[in-house]
Amino acid sequence: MAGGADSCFLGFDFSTQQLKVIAVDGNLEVIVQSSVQFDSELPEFRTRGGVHIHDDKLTVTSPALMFVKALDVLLEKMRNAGFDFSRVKAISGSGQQHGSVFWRKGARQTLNHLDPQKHLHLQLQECFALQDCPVWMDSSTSDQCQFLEAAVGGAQRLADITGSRAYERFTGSQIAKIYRSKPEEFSETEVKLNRISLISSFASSLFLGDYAPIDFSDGSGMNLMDIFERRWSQVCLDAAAPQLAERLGDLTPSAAVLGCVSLYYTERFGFAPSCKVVAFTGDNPGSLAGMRLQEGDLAVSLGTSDTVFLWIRDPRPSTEGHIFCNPVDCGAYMALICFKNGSFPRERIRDECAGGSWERFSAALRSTPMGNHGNLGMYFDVMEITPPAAGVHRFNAEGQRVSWFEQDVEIRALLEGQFLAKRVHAEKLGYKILAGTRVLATGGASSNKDILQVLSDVFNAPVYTIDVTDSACLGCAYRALHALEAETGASFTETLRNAPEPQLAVRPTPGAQEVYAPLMLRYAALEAQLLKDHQKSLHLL
Ligand code: XUL
Repeated sequence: MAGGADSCFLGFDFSTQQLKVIAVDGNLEVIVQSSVQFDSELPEFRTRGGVHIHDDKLTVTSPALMFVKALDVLLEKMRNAGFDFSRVKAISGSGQQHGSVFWRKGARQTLNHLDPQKHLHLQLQECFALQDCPVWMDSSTSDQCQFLEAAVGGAQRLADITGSRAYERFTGSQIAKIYRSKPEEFSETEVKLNRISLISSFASSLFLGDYAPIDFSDGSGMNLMDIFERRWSQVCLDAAAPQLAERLGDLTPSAAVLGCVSLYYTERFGFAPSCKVVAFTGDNPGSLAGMRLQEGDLAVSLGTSDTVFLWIRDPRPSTEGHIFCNPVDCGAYMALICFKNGSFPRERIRDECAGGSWERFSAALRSTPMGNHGNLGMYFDVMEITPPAAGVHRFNAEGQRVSWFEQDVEIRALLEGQFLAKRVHAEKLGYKILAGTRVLATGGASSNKDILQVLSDVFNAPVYTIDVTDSACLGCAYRALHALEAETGASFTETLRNAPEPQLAVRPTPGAQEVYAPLMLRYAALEAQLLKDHQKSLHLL
């Protein structure tokens, strides 16, 4: 074991609404958790939910400097709480996937010579060619997506190379949009250096004091990487922008040790000069590590976005869902489906129908029956990813559209709709619920047992949770530890064999399958109809 109880490993997560950190000791016990909320603790950036939604409602960005200042604040909080940074043997982390940071000419010099007397945000304020980073909630790049698919020979061909058809939020289309709409800012970025980062590699750059490479797993969310060869796909790069290979730098395995923390951290916070920086990755790959997902399990993350992910060996990319390189096993992959309308609609309906109280929200779930008397709803407050549709749609037991539900019915309709969508799309990807299937739940909403009961009933499978709701942070602390052990040839599973196992939270209610099997068919048919109507309305425009 790398270092025993005295040593410690940090996992950071630069997520949509906050920056979080978890420290585990050499015995894999969580010893510290801390966070900085962007909206409330950094109000000067005027974000809502950590982002700025622009007037077109499609463009969504976050200020690059907000992430930097959040790190200043978080490290100071830890120091003020007496955290001993000298114990940290290695750090790693994750970031919201797909978002990009455009470093400006000269930024590398600044990163190389950070002054330990000053805050990071004061030193890095001139370092960004774009102050606002495109993030995963953006859906403004439909034109670029069409162009990219056409350039490589179609949606399926792009999926065969990169693991996904073109998606608006993926970094390739985002870069293409910036190249075409902001040519001046684009040319501001230095050639021959790794100057366009993902949020994850940007965050590791802050610790390394130099541009850090993009890891294979988060790199899979760009529509630019060949996930089988694990290198940039030239045809995809060329379709997005010129000289992209130089602007993106090299790719690296997710378990790579990139170097040691820069002098800034040793002098300002007392980190040991030997403290290693392990490649950062995406938040969903980080969660896969934190939940110690095994083949056959299905993970459901309930956060700002909801995601469903699986560990797979022989991926067959299709035009639905994504295949990413696996962050903890170089020979494996993970499949992922992303739902944009996660915690925001849950919080909105809690406010509108339960007076802002999770207890009343839970009581409504307990007082309504499985299947909600046939009432079904889809709550796409913003343009959804899976399926690509918008608006709130309610249907009664006869399949007729209705404009409202009673409050308790609305609450159950929201959750059943969210979970039916997850099961329908997981099964479309070929996932089968078998006798031994475990559903592992994580994210903020996974601490609510009544929500988990609905999840368990809809999937007709037991739901397990881990103690820590932030599995991405935990997974990255584990990854940091494993990267040091990997030098001895230990696999991630071997390194983690003594970590706490996920615990059974709820079992499905008897009779759940009889209720939800027909509802799944109804849900899938209604969704298909909705998409057809949406396509028709686009043609009429
Ligand atoms: C995954 C995705 C989101 C972000 C959220 O494809 O877009 O889950 O990673 O942080």
